[in-house]
Amino acid sequence: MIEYGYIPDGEPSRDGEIPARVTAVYKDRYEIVCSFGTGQATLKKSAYFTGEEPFPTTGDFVMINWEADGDSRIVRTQERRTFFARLDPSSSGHWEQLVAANFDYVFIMQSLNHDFNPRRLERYLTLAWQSGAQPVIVLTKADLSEDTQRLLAEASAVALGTDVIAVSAKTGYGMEQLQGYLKPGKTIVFLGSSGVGKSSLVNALAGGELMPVNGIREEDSKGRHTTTHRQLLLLPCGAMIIDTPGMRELGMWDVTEGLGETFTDVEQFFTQCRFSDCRHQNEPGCRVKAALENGELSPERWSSYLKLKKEARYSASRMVYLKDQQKKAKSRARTEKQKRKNSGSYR
Ligand SMILES: Nc1nc2c(ncn2[C@@H]2O[C@H](COP(=O)(O)OP(=O)(O)OP(=O)(O)O)[C@@H](O)[C@H]2O)c(=O)[nH]1
Ligand SMILES: [Mg+2]
Repeated sequence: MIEYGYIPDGEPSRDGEIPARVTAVYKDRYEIVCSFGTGQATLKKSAYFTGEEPFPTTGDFVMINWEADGDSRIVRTQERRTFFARLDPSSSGHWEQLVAANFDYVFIMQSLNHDFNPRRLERYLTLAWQSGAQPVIVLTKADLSEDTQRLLAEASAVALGTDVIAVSAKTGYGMEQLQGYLKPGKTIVFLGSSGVGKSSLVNALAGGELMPVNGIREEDSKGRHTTTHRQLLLLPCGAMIIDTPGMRELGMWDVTEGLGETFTDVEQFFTQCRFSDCRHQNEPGCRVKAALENGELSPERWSSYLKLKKEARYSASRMVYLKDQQKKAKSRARTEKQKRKNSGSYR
């Protein structure tokens, strides 16, 4: 398990429970790897369907009861070091969707030929910083672009403090710049729109076809949503990658810290306004207004910040409500469990 980046979380484990890592999530089945090898697992109902344990996602470390000849049973989700969450589009924006957990780096991928979009980069960066891991911007398909240097500069301008790397999975261009991240025991999650070449990069790094790849649509250069589930893979070099399906929407979810990290250049002005409660609208002595006028801050960057901030505020209020509901469910589950124990019907 050490090979898979496992660090015990210090919680006592019961007899027969061993650690495992979730490598893929299917409807109600989990693909896992543990010291006995790989296998399938299902959840222990009394732990998960009572709201007591958070549902596992790809990359999670879990405790299991191993079954060599059938489904193992997942009994507990270990505390996450990092996780990437977005608003779940299938829930009409009411719930959090956990995309992946326990990774060290987030590769935010856009292709240099069609997909490049600095505003979308800011959105990804905000969620990536919030995850607790380190974001890296990877611009793909350098072999198809004649504008690589200009786009690298444009990406760097919105990605302060983040490495921006251009690569080509086809020609191998720039791939050596990824070596610093591909260390044994480290996990990298690949995020980006469909068709930008996430799976192609996995295969290029693995030196073989681990993930299926598909051509993009000729009419509009959109990807075909080839990857349909999130998959954790161990590369020959010892690093792990979580390949993900291209995401159509990336709704903000609890990003207060992520916004601050992504927009340090914007937020630095706030402390310099004449009034500490300046709303940066029309107040006298507003440093943001001055920065917009003298060109220190671009209007696009400012409006992008305001837009994400507004979305974040909405999700934050949803989240407070949902966390409260979850806490209540958890405490109800505990009381029920105690009651069953006392009445002797608990197994
Ligand atoms: N020319 C060129 N084509 C590439 C490169 N990387 C990927 N492609 C092509 O881009 C298309 C999409 O690649 P995928 O790897 O399937 O993209 P993906 O990001 O995994 O897409 P989803 O799984 O749908 O999210 C394929 O036709 C690849 O051959 C590259 O570096 N250069
Ligand atoms: Mg793919």
